[in-house]
This record gives sequence, C-alpha cells and structure tokens, in this order.
Amino acid sequence: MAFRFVHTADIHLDSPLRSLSLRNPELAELIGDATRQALVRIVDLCLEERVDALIIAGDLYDGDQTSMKTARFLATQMQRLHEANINVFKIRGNHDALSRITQELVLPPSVKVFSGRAESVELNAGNHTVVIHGLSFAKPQAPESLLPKYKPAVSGAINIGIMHTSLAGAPGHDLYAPCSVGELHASGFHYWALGHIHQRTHHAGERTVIMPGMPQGRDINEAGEKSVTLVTVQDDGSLTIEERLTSIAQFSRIDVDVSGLTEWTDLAEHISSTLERERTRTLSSHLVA
Ligand SMILES: [Mn+2]
Repeated sequence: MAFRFVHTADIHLDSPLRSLSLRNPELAELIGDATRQALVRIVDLCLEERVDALIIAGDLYDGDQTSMKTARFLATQMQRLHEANINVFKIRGNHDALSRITQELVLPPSVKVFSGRAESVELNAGNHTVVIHGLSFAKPQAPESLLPKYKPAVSGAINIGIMHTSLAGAPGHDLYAPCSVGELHASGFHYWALGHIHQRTHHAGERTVIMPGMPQGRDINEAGEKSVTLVTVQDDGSLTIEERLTSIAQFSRIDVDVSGLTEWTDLAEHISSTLERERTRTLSSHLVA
C-alpha cells in the first residue's frame, strides 16, 4: 500500500493586506480571505486524495497578530483531517515563532507539532516504515544551519525531513537556518519538505528536495499560480511527485503594447482584449491584474 502525503508551507494566515488591495473593498475582502480559502482547498485535496498525512513546513501563521477567529478556523480544518484519519506534521517557522495565541491553541491529537529539539516519528505504511523528522524554530531567528541537529536517517526506512530554511539565500528573504541543497541531497533522507521561500522550486539531484512556495500569493510581488505538492511513496520505494493548484486568486503584471494606436476606443478595446486573453489563461478562480 502506497504512502501518500501533501506538502505545503508558508500559508501565512492573517497576513496583513498591503496597499494595492486596500484601495478596493471588494478586492480587500477577496484577498483578505484567500489564504484561509487556500488552506480549505489543501484540506479538501487531502480528503479527496485520501492521503495519509499533511506536512506543513513552517509559517502557517504570519506573526503575532493572529486572531482568536483564525485559531478557531484552524482548529476546524484540523478536525476535518482528524476525522478522516489524516495525520498532520507541522514545524514552526520564523513567523510562527512570533505568534503567541497559537502556542496555546488546542489541536486534535493527530496534529504533531515538532518542538525546538529534533524529533522523529515512525509510521507503519504497508510495505515500508516511514520516518518523519522535524525541528521547529524556537525563536524567530536561526543564524546557523539546523541540519546537524536532525536525527540520522533510519536505515531501511523511507526518511522524510521537514525543514524551514532560506537554503543558501534567496532574493527578498533574510538568511534563516542556512544550508545547501547539496547537503540535503547527501543527508540520506528520501524527501526534504522545505518551507520559507515563497517561490516554488524542485531542487533536482540524488534525492527529492522541494520548496513548494506559498499556496496563495498576497500581493503583486507574489505573482502567478500557487500550489502544493502531492507525494506518493510507491511500493518499490520510489517517489511520484505531483503539483496541485491551490491559489484562489493569482496576481499578474500585464504589459499592453499600445504603440500605433491613436484612438481612445481602439485603446480601450485593446486593453480589454489583452485582459480577456490573460483571464482565459488563468487557472486560479480570480485574476488580479
Ligand atoms: Mn519563513
């Protein structure tokens, strides 16, 4: 029997709205609710695909402004997974480490939140033993690599590591728990479920190392479709990786070439047909252009 899981990170629930969306109340409402709706989609996907586990690789929350309403919303979503016998494995990222309210949140027993000391959980998955390794940010900063703190890979088992890291550094992201992709490939773990960098990257190499990116963008600088990873550990131990769309609304900067146009009506027509074309290509339910 195959072992299947969904891997996500950087949901940033309750992220404050930035300038663009505030100018239009309808847009503010759509974007303000989109990160929550993306989490609902992720839970829906877990239920539809009857996965064994959901992995959240940090920054589920955005910071210390997390409301009680969000805490309740989250508990409801986790309960849906609990009732379907789907385990949740979660680590805290740099943003979660700021959140106070959520540290007191009571979640179903099927939700495992890894502590600031490395731990591993063994699961019996038919043909295989699957070992899930995790380590949370204890503080909002982590200037050194966390990799040496993880427990060694269990031989004969499928080892999955969950880590919040900026890797060797990415534009727009401060350095957190730095480590190289090469070190992860050489660690003996079969799959690294990463989080922190908001852009999806599948780091090719000997093992499977995936930064899924955020499941829902929050402004024009987080443009494009957003997704999660659906992983199947096959009976022969090989991994099948699928990317699944989760964004409710996607942002896009659209250039309109108006050279040669001299009439206002032509201009309006041209802009509208360009937007129309872009809309047809958009896979998310909404396009914010
Ligand atoms: Mn982060």
